[in-house]
Amino acid sequence: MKLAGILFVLACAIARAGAQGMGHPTPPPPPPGAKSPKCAGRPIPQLEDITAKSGITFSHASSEDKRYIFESMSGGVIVFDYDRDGWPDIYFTNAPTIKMALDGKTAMGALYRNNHDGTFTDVTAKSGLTKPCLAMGGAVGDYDNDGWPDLYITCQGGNILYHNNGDGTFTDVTAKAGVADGRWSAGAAFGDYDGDGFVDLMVANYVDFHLDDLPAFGSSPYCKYRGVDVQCGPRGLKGAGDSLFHNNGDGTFTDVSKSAGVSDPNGYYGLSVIWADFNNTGRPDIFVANDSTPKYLYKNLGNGKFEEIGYESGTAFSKDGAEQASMGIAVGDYNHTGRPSLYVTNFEDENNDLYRNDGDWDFSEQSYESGLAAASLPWVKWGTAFVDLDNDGWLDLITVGGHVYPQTDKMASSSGYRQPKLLSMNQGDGTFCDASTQAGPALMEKRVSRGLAVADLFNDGNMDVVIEDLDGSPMILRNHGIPGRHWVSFELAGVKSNRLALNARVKITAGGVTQTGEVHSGGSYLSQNDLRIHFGLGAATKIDSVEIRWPSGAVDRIASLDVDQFYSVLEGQGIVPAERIRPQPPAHTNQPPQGPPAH
Ligand SMILES: [Ca+2]
Ligand SMILES: [Ca+2]
Ligand SMILES: [Ca+2]
Repeated sequence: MKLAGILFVLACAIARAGAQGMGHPTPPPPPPGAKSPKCAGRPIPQLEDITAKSGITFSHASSEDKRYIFESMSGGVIVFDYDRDGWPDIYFTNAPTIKMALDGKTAMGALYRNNHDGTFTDVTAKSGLTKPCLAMGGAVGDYDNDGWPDLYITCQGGNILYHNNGDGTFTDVTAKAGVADGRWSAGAAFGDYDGDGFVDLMVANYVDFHLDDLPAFGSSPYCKYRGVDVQCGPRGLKGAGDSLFHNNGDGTFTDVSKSAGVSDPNGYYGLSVIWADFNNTGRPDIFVANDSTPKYLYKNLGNGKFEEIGYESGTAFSKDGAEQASMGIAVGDYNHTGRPSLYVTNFEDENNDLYRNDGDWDFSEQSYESGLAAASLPWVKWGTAFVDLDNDGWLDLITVGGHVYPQTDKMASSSGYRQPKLLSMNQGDGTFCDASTQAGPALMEKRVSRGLAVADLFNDGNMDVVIEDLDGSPMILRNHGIPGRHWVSFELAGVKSNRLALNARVKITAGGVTQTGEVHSGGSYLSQNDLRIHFGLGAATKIDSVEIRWPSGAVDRIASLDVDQFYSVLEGQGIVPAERIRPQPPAHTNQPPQGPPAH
């Protein structure tokens, strides 16, 4: 974006901020005649709600009237193969209501082990993932490179790093690691910004919020929505800065937020964060979705410092200069350019943003041009993912909704508290069609959803969807796929690079089509997708070439692979048997590698 554009955007943002005084910005109107075309003439994959028969009985704690902003924001879901048996497992975060917290009551998250037969078993008690926390979400990374994926949980008032001991148990190592933060943390993501092979940790903090100083319901213009009393915020409340923790390689981290230039001195309301290599240098950059304030794009300068280029890149605002609610993030090469583009979810009457990566740090907002924006306007949108649900080789988009104010059910002008989900199918020409009503009844069931993660839960070649709701039960959507379409999946293991190969990039050519994918920690809304990279291949029956660019800079090239397979790739070795990249469980006589619990 050129200087005149930047000034225009700034002027618009300032004018808009001054023109209203509510907890969320007032969005500009959509362009006249804007539409999201319905999908026609193509099969749509059916997404079946199998939660009732999955054995998952988790339910998120919730208050009826959401008198405090904290009570509207939790509900991240983490999908990761914690026991490394090749089947994705699920962790649901949980947070008590404010009244519960004030009364000293807790709300427990839950870890479910995948039984390989469509069902899951609650293994929370044995796992030790039981430290009380006002949890929001989390991220997965292997901070000690032992091959066992570790879990970071974000909370209000102190985050938790759990070391995976490899025997089904986790140990709270927060105190030794020094990554508690202590503020109200929302999104988190691991990424190795300095290329030393150890993953660092970025944490986005939201509002400066204290249980002993609660903003009173309906008490100011920032605590009204369309004239009705609601919870206060985020506008009108003080924001909180962000944290970057450098991994010292010995189980400890150092807070480098300020020296790296990512501490957010403005105190913008951070929600979600992701590391992605936006300019294909091998060094991961950072994108932070800030609620009701400009979004941050941090370019990794390669010397331990980052340059914030949100305005210049065109990703800070909507095209017409609006600050938006910016809850969830998806990153993907949806248009086969080899460059990762950005999708960001927003509030009621704010369209979701598609920022097309045109290279050289220039992003073009294509929200309306792509056909995505109009269908998203009525809803409050959260978790989202670029995922090829019909295996045609083009990344589709799925997004969940649900309002923050239960009071909207009494407002004629609002879309209501419970909301449906959005499914947008990629048409291969830079545009998407709306299939929300065509994928079975589950997407149209109105819920109050927050987190979303994608994974091939049942190892059948179709990507499934896990959704956590703020009020009540989660939803497991089993994807029945499209018969006859082919696919491939890669699980990567770094040697010189970080062990889970975060930010490794895979380029694949099959049937004359080249696609790229990247391993990502964090993203969506407070959630974590499975780390395996899945590609739909359409009618292609052979893969011509695969190129893997590791964070170390090494490149592995593989020629001619069969389709419809899961492959394990070891840095420098190419395709290897799955056992080669899976760690051995510790002997029972061994102490956990990080020593006894910190508390
Ligand atoms: Ca598993
Ligand atoms: Ca580990
Ligand atoms: Ca597709």
